[in-house]
Amino acid sequence: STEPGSFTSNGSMIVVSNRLPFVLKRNETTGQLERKASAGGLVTAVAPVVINGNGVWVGWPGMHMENPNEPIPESDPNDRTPTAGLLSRKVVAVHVEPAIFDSYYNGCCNGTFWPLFHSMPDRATFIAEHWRAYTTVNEEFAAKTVGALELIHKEQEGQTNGTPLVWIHDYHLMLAANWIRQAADEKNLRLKLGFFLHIPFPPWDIFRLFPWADEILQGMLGCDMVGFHIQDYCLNFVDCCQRCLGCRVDRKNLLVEHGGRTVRVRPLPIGIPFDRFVSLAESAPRVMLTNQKIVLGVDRLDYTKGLVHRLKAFEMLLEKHPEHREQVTMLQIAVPSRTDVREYQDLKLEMDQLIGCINGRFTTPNWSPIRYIYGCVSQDELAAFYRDAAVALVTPLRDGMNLVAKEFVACQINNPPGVLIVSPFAGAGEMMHEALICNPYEIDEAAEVIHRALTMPEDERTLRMNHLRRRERIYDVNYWMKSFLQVMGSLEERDSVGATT
Ligand code: GDG
Repeated sequence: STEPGSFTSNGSMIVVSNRLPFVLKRNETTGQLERKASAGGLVTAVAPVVINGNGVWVGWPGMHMENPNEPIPESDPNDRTPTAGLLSRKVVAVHVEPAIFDSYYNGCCNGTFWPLFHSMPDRATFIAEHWRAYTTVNEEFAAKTVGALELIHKEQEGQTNGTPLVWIHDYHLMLAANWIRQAADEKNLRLKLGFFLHIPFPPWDIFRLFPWADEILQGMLGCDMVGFHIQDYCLNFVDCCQRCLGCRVDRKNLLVEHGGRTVRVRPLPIGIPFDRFVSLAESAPRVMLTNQKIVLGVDRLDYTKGLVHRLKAFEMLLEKHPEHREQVTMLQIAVPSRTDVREYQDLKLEMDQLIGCINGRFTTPNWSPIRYIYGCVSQDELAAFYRDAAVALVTPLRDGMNLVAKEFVACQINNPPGVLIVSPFAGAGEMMHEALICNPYEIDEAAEVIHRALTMPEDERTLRMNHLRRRERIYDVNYWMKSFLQVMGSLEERDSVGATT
């Protein structure tokens, strides 16, 4: 079973991520710090394992604090979110000076690694100061993690608990593992180290453009296991280790030798909390009072998501297939993201302009082709959109996995269902074979694929959607969590909630 609570880790788990699973906010009236939960599926799956195993979460608290020693508040008694049981002494907040944090986060993470790892090197900046800040912040995260590890070892003295497991997340923290390993070796602290990258890992000829590429690899190779969404990213990583560092590698078994150790590389495709989306879709009221067929897009406003190409494909559809005019509406939700970074500000303007153009061109007194929400909608509303849409357009130019494609199929409980269109350049496109596959760069063809989706017979829609839903139900986010523990040799199954076998 992959029910949350049906398994745990046999040693305490320390999760290390850029952000904590909640952010801190100061209540303006009381002046007190408060926790604000984040709703992501990852937190739902990972938090119970941390909490049940008496583990720790290390991360940035989402705000700069004047007094870094100010204690983190306990959760609110009414808190029903997955992190409610995370005691504040099990949370380690990493504090970084604002200017350094800006160079690390907006500079190196989102100005360099994000575009580079999505194979868009022309958008990447390579600035030594940003890289120095990245190094500094990673060192700080490593130091805090070692502190947490020492505490766990102290607490467990004389007990026969399993080996503590450190799990580092994402491109913000690619250097931390090696330092954690070195410090743990010096202090004689047992540990297992795992890393998971949520974005693609690029091919060697792109990766090597980064001036300090070797250091990244050395950092990651401090782990026992390095995980990616799909096999292709694993192979790219193995290739880079061989070509940049001269490591001995085994491509078939995805192994890299480094510093006298063998590092395992594994595809671990992330899933979603499938059942949660089904129940949201079951209970959410109808939110769109329209007889129109809805073509839905849901994305962070990010240039990797192919929003501009998508709008042009929709425009082409209206041009080539005028029968869809006044019958079909595109609903695009674009969540504001990284608004401090120039590329994102430019994209915002480009979107505003293009949507204005298309709407100006086709709008009639009774209909506008595009409804555009620049903002965030609630989970209920989102589930209703997913449920009531005729077509979902998930057409990134490049995407590690893409959860929207999975959430859409989970919420497709209406009979007959809608159609998913997915890009082959998203990790999700790799496995969701029954979706319509669409190359977002090919605008004409993309318009034809949308037309095909809008005119697909009901029985074909049902057949495709049934397959897609079956797969995502099995390979949900708990399955992913469990797979990670399994490859780390840390999985402990339970008979029923609360009772260990
Ligand atoms: C990175 C990788 C990988 C979106 N709009 C609203 C909203 N969302 C939620 C969705 C979904 C999430 O945001 C977006 O996840 P994605 O996977 O699509 O994309 P990234 O943010 O780029 O995530 C990606 C992922 O990490 C996990 O490993 O799949 O490839 O880039 O969950 O539901 N949620 C609400 N309102 C919105 O308006 N409530």
